[in-house]
Amino acid sequence: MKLMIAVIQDKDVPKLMDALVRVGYSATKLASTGGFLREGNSTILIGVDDDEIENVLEIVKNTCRAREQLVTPITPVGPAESYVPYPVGVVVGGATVFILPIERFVKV
Ligand code: 2BA
Repeated sequence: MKLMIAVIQDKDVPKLMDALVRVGYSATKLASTGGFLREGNSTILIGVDDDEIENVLEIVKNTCRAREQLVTPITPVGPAESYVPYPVGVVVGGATVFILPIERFVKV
C-alpha cells in the first residue's frame, strides 16, 4: 500500500474529489499554502493499493489543470527609483504528487 500526497490548486478540488469518490477511493483534503506564491492550495491524501497507483495518477492528470499565475517579484536591495516591478507569469500545477510506502494501515 502507498500514500499518495497530491498538492493541487483549490479550483481543482471538487473535480478530483468527485472523480476519486465515484470509483471508490478514499481521500482526505488538507488546506495548505505554497511556499513560493504564499497562496492557498490543497493537499490531498489518498491511501491506495500498489496496483491502483497508475489509475489514481490518471484521475489526477485528468482533473487537475496547469494555470498561469502572475507574480510581482520582490523589490531588490538597491536604488528603488530604477526598479519597476513587472509581474511575471509562473505555471502552477496540474499537480505535484509524492508517493510514499505505508508501513502499516489500521482503522480502529
Ligand atoms: P508554490 O510553492 O506556491 O509554487 C507555485 C508555483 O511557483 C510552482 O508551481 C512553480 O511553477 C513556481 N515556483 C515554485 N518555486 C519556485 C522557485 N523557487 N522559483 C521559480 N518558480 C517557482 P508547481 O511546481 O506546480 O507547484 C505547485 C505547488 O506544489 C507549490 O506551490 C507547492 O505548494 C507544491 N510543491 C511543488 N513542488 C514541491 C516540492 N518539491 N515539495 C513540496 N511541495 C511542493
